[in-house]
Amino acid sequence: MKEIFKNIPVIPYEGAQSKNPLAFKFYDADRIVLGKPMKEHLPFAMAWWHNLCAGGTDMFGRDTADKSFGAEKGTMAHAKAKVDAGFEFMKKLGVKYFCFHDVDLVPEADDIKETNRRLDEISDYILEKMKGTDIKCLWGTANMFGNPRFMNGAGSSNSADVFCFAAAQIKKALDLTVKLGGRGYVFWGGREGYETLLNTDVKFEQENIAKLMHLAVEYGRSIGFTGDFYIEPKPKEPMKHQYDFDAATAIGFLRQYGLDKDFKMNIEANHATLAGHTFQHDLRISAINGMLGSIDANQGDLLLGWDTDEFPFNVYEATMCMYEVLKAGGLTGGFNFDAKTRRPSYTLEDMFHAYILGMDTFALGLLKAAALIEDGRVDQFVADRYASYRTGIGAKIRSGETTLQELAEYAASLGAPALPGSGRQEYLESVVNQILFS
Ligand code: XUL
Ligand code: CO
Repeated sequence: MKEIFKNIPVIPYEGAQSKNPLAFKFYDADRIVLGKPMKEHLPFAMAWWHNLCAGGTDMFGRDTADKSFGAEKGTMAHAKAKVDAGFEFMKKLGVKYFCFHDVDLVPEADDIKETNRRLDEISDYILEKMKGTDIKCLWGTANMFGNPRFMNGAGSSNSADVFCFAAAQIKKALDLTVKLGGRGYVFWGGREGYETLLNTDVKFEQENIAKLMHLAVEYGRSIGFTGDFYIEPKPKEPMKHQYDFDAATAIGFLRQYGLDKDFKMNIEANHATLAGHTFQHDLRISAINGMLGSIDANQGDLLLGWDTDEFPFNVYEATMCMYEVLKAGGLTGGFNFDAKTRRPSYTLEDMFHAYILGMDTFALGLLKAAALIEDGRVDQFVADRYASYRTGIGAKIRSGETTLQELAEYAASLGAPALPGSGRQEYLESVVNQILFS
């Protein structure tokens, strides 16, 4: 097999003092953290679309990066060259999972029957490549937003024919996910949303999205898919109003339509911040509802305000993310780098720098989150902050053994209300800094 990433070795771990750009400084796969090797805490995944397909095109200019990998674009030879490149890339970095949309894998034909034939061919090729490696699929999905037919969404489309095309793509993407041993299947809303209520029946559209998800679950289970389905919330872009605004909205939707047993959240950092939340907030909301499934590991740019899909370098954010993940007992999914190199970082080598950055950032986040938990001051503070509910009237509130009447009488007996105790935010922030930088 021809080497595609020439001059790039298998990326070693060299430690924090290393100045070798093609080495990990913090990601030490076998290092034990809280009783488990780093690689098990951090099942990293390569996003097929950004890494192997996207060339840096934006609305002002064409590709800067050449992702032809020596083949003619738009051909099956190119689809196979991407598989070759992807597997060489993952092996060199020690990345064990990949995520894909159907149309990332092959060029889409006009007729869906031909697209599906191409998908069969490429998935056979991927299966061959997987043999003898421990690389697996993390999750699959169907791209139901790129083709013009999905201009009004997929499940939410006003057209029943478009709904059927969405169903056909989901069916095939589920077949592929099962064939490639995927742990999960993702629904990112894509264009499931609306621009104006002047032409939109929101209730009707939401019912239809739920119907499509139920049909997907029914079919997935019938072909032996035992993994989780995920909703990946996002508040806007491409639609003005996206139905899966954030974790709380998506969880409410799943409960309303009886989908909560089969679905969890795939939380993307950049989507959470677009919703006006921190990444940590949406992780916490998912976790407390038992629905923290998987993570799209990237970061946005608060100065820009759109989905910039940057490789994560913010160690504070990664630490808070890993703090949530550790406290939730880990993920059933993994950490998918839904991220792209910046347009001027157009060389093949930059793809490696990007993954080294992302993997090192999350390794650091893991180490610092473990230290935060072992230190215990933050957790202890939070526990103590609610101490008034452990005994007396507080304990009665928690156990439901009181009435509004009794609480009113109790309050009257207190006279002037007491202050609730300092939140000590600045002290706690300095504890975090101490752990981050010592
Ligand atoms: C879009 C996005 C998608 C999903 C998969 O913002 O994040 O790439 O992760 O469809
Ligand atoms: Co994503």
